[in-house]
Amino acid sequence: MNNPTSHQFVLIGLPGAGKTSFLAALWYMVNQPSADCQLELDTLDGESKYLNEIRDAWLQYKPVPRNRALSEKLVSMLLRNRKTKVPLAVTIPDPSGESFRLQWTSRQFTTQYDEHLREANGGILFVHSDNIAAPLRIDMAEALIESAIAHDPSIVETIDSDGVQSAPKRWDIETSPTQVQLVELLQFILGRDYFRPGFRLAVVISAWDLVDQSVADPSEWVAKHLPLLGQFLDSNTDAFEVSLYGVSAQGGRYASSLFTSGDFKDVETFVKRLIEKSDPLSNWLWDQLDKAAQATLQEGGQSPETFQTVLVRCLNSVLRSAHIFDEARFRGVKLHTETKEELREVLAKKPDLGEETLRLNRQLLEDAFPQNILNTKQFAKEAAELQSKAPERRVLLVGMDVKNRYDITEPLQWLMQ
Ligand SMILES: Nc1nc2c(ncn2[C@@H]2O[C@H](COP(=O)(O)OP(=O)(O)O)[C@@H](O)[C@H]2O)c(=O)[nH]1
Ligand SMILES: [Mg+2]
Repeated sequence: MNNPTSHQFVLIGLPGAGKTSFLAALWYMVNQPSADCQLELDTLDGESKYLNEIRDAWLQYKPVPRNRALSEKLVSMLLRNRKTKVPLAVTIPDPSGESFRLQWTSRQFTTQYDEHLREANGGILFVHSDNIAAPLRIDMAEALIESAIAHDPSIVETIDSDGVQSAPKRWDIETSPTQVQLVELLQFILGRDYFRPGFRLAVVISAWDLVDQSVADPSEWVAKHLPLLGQFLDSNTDAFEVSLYGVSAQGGRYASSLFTSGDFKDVETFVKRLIEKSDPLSNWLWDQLDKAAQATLQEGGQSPETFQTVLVRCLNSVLRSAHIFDEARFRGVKLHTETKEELREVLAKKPDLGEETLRLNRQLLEDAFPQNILNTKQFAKEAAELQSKAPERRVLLVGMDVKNRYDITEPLQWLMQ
């Protein structure tokens, strides 16, 4: 066998940018003899437990696990060109988005990332099409400017979702516009003493399936949503050689586990159960509600719509921020086989709070309150459509350099040119 040419790439992107989903779909495709992609697995090389785990989640239409620790998962694949059979060793560490967040918020750079960057032949920068913090335009900020001039913060009062007036929020570095943070991540790279101009950078706009159909290509999307990033790349063409991709790696939206108002039935009885703390779980749930919500639910004469609004807000917060399962709390609750399986998996993995725990939490509540919580899910129709597709046809790519829109390895091929 020829010695494979080695390629090392860095994945760059804030938390939730679509990095792990991309790797999951990539691992599926290169392992699939019938997949329409130019690179395939040559031989299994070393540790593939993590890759198999994220691929299985992808195949089962479950969110891929979140990596919140600062360390990255090392991903290495021995691939080869399907036609020429020329082998390639590809290393793409899956970093925790957290480490990129810290680069911006506290100007920390992990040594591990620095080492990978030093060795890298290129990088893939990820941006989630539907998860960006937009900048506030100056003409939209008139009230803020007035308040700054007047030195009177009370001028800008905000109204929160419950209609309560509150003091203006202090500026928080974490809420800075996505494009500002991304440009900073690239400037970090640019500033390293080992940086070599002409660094190849594939920019992936992930979840392309969520992009408005009228947007023709990723460069138009960047110009519209991340103009600062677009201008930065345009004016640093010596430093970064760029190719833009719109990628749908997941293939579409999964059904959402978050509550919407239509997910409750017989809402008055449900609220009564919570107020009366009629079982250990209701008791615990009641204690998770904030004071304002408890007061609204206890007040007489409220409409079912008001109950629904409060429940959606509070229970979604519980779904996101707690491990609902507890032996004592669920004694007496009959769990469905599927929930039990999911629970076993989650307990074994002990994941951080995230999409996986949120999904399980919702299933647990559905099983505990079958009379009051429906198993209807937002985006269920889209999810069903996605599930009816052959997995080989789930991935879609667009972009100037894309030759085969089903081939998720296109950005890698371009980086290797
Ligand atoms: N609709 C859609 N959602 C996606 C796609 N890729 C990722 N997502 C969602 O985007 C979120 C973040 O993805 P993830 O791969 O975990 O991002 P990471 O934090 O950068 O590794 C998850 O909720 C995914 O389900 C896609 O192609 N389409
Ligand atoms: Mg990830």
